Amino acid sequence: MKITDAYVNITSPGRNFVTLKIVTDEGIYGLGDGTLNGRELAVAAYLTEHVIPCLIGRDPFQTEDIWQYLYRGAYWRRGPVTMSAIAAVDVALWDIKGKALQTPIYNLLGGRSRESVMVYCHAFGKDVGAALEDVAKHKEMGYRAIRVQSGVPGLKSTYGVGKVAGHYEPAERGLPTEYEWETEAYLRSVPPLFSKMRETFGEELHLLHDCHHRLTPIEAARLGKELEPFHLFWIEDPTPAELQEGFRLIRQHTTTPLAVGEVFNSLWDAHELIRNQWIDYVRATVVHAGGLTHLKKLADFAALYHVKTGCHGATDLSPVSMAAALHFGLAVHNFGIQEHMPHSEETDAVFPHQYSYQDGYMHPGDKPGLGVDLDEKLAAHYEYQRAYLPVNRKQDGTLTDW
Ligand code: CS2
Ligand code: MG
Repeated sequence: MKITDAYVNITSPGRNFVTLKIVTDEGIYGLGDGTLNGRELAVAAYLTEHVIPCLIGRDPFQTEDIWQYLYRGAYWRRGPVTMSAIAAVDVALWDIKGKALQTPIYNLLGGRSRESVMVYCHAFGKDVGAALEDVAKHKEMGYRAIRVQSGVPGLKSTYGVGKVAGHYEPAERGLPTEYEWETEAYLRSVPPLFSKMRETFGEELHLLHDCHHRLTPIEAARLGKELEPFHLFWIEDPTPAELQEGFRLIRQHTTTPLAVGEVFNSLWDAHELIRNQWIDYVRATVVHAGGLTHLKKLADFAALYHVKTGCHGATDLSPVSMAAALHFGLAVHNFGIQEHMPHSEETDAVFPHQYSYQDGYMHPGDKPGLGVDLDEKLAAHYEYQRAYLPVNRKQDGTLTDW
């Protein structure tokens, strides 16, 4: 089998998506997600200008060699753009392999290690009351694990709280929105939020929270310690992870489990965190960390240190990534949990798929390959529009992490 063609599809059913389609001489094609929220065209150009010419004529079964060729051959290694482009190729090749062998991808990753994949959803509210309502609604939908974010008294807006209940899409068309941030107000607001959650919903429901890179290690240590009575499943991105050593300090002060890594693009971003057991869950995703070939290696390394997977799964990862994440989550032994932010109906129509949700769990389906398609005719109706993630400034104007 040979790769005869490959091209990038950019569509925007409510938000931008970049999809790579690789076509073979046997009529089988594969899809890979290359969406990098707010920097979509960078990945599209990297694929079109620098990667696709090197793919034509290759054997699509050579997932390892093509991965190494694109990683080492680029010379300029790693980074979100490069690794999202490599991921798009990698997942499309696994899709082709599964279709050619007439088997779902999870069978090529070790086969089923569980019947289905536990997922967590997002619940949020502008205040504790609204957050309680949204958690109750999602509990009703059967979710056993719910991430809870709420507004911060005194701040007009904050990460994780949508303008309308039930839908959160942080990327906005036009130039970046500037939010205002005040750490102390945030730190004061989180423990009461989870005290109320536990008082209302009891101990059984898994509760998660995303600090979204906005704390220093000692602030994260304080928050983790104050949340211990509420037994969270994890606090996520407690502090920016460029300084992996910063997690040692958090670890010394709290037993609240720590998750990090949605912005990671290779094992090297997590190497110290994992081998020192400074974290409990690694959130690197198929689309931003080099695809299934690299993510499987990362998961296997993490397994040696009792670190589980907790892959990112926001709406800015397309249904192609959601499907790949579910095949991965069904197979890897040290699976922890999978994030699930349901896409919009218009997105689901552009990417018809086999995966399904039921009672707090998901399954990728048993169709050969990924079990996702791309309706290119429908996709053409949704023109790309540049969009950006917000930026954050402290009250004195200092730029900080959003
Ligand atoms: C968040 C994401 O889902 C999460 O945990 O951190 O919503 C993140 O902000 C977006 O994916 C950024 O594009
Ligand atoms: Mg996050």
